[in-house]
Amino acid sequence: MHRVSEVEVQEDLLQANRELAERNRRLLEEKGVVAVEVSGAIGSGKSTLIELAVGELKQYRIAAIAGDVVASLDAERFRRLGIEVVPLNTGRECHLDAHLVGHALEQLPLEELDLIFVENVGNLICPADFELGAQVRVVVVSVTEGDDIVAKHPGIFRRAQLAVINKIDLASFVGADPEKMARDARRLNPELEVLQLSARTGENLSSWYGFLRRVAELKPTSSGR
Ligand SMILES: Nc1nc2c(ncn2[C@@H]2O[C@H](COP(=O)(O)OP(=O)(O)OP(=O)(O)O)[C@@H](O)[C@H]2O)c(=O)[nH]1
Ligand SMILES: [Mg+2]
Repeated sequence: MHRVSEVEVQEDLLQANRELAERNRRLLEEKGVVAVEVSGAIGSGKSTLIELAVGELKQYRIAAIAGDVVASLDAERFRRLGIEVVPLNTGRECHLDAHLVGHALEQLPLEELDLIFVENVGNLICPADFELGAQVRVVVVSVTEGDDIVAKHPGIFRRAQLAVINKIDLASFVGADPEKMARDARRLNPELEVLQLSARTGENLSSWYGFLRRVAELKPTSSGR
């Protein structure tokens, strides 16, 4: 009996989150902004990939929402790039949720933006269930987590549009096979785009920028801006 009610509470929570996520998505569409949620393993390179993208995609007006359990180290990294940043602390929670992101969106000048990066808390489990309302979901893992990391976390790959397998420069040192990781990701989600790259050496980074340019062009009201 006790277990059943816990499940029900969890379902209510997820349903409430889905409704708020839908509200965030509608707001973004109305304002003509594309939000890119970047989730993934702790330390896999999420912030680095966002920093590089901000440096590369100068033609777009970019802001960031930076989720961290405590402190605002990632937010400070993004702020140093001269973009508008909203830090979000989740406290004991291992993921952002649509309610928090909704408040962050209120603090951004949406009409003046093209792209918003939303860096989720480093984790491959919790963010899978909590939609934020971002139109694009990216999941980042790196070879240093071991090449079975993708197969072990199917949920988050099933709900993403892009998987980045980062740190391929380290693959031979840690004995990981990035091809296997890419195969696992494609098996879990045949629609998924999968990139193998190194944010450190720059190998194949152009494909990351290419993906972002394509999604930025999907802006709902891009004409006349
Ligand atoms: N060798 C190597 N190191 C990388 C690469 N990409 C990122 N790093 C390093 O990995 C570390 C973690 O990078 P971050 O970008 O902070 O990772 P993150 O996913 O944002 O980390 P959290 O937000 O703490 O979960 C840093 O020291 C980066 O310089 C890569 O392609 N190769
Ligand atoms: Mg980070």
